Amino acid sequence: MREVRWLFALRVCEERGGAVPSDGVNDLFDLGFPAIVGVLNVTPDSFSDGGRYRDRDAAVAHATAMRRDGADLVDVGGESTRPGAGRVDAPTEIGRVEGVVRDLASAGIPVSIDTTRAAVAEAALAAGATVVNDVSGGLADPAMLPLLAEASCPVILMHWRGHSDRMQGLASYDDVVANVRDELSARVDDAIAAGVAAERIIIDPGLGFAKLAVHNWALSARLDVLLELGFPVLFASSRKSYLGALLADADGSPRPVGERDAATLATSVLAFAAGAWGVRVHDVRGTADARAVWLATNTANRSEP
Ligand code: PMM
Repeated sequence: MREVRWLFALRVCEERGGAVPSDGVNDLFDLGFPAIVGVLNVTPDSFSDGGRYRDRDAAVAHATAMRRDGADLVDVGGESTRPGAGRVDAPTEIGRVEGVVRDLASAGIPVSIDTTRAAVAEAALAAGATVVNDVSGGLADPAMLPLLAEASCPVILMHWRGHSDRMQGLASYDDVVANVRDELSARVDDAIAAGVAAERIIIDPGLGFAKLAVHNWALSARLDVLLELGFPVLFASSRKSYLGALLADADGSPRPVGERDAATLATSVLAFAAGAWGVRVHDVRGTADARAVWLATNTANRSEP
């Protein structure tokens, strides 16, 4: 069945020049191909797209383009989580995301809300978001897991150890892969105990969150260990600083944020091959092309000649 869906996806993919459309939230867990989650930060200070989509029309236009290019979900965030970032208050965060979410939902674009606050998640769900992406995995706000249980929406639980202003001081592990697996497993247990349905949970290793480059690479290399927990895995490397460090100039200057998409694509394809459920990226068009190549390669030896 999975092969059949992939072949279908491949044909659609070829017809659309690389973009694989999906029908929305009901398909999210059974797309038949890896999901692409497009990043839309409506913040002044996110590390990659901060300030670009603060204007509601610009945000909607960018999300529409990402959807057209192959995004299965657009992830809207109103609070920067870049290392060292301070917090904004909930009304400010709601004010940034609510109108954009409403516009996208009414345009038929599937939306996830990237927030650690239950009040923001609740406002976004009321405005039409269908997925909650909590980078704290339910830890930051005690009201989040009960809300998610009540909403019975798909949830992304990311590995997290603390807010951005202090997280890099928490990047200490005995064995990062085992520690992240165990801590994510505890987040999943908490969510299920709060009433979140297991089949609605997606997990995420949280690259860059309380992690040094060496930790990110170790986790990227061992997605199989996280997959053993039995939940879909979202891989979110896009433009992160460990890629900038890898590609640094001879003088040690990191590769600028806007020039990390080729490296991001390489990590995304490796994640597809490892069995990731999906990737969260800024460059949706390039990722859709890479996914088309990956699907074609994957299905070539299964199709009729
Ligand atoms: N990273 C960022 C924001 N939200 N959500 C998930 N699930 N996983 C991530 O790794 C993640 C996230 C920070 O990156 P951005 O500034 O590009 O949004």
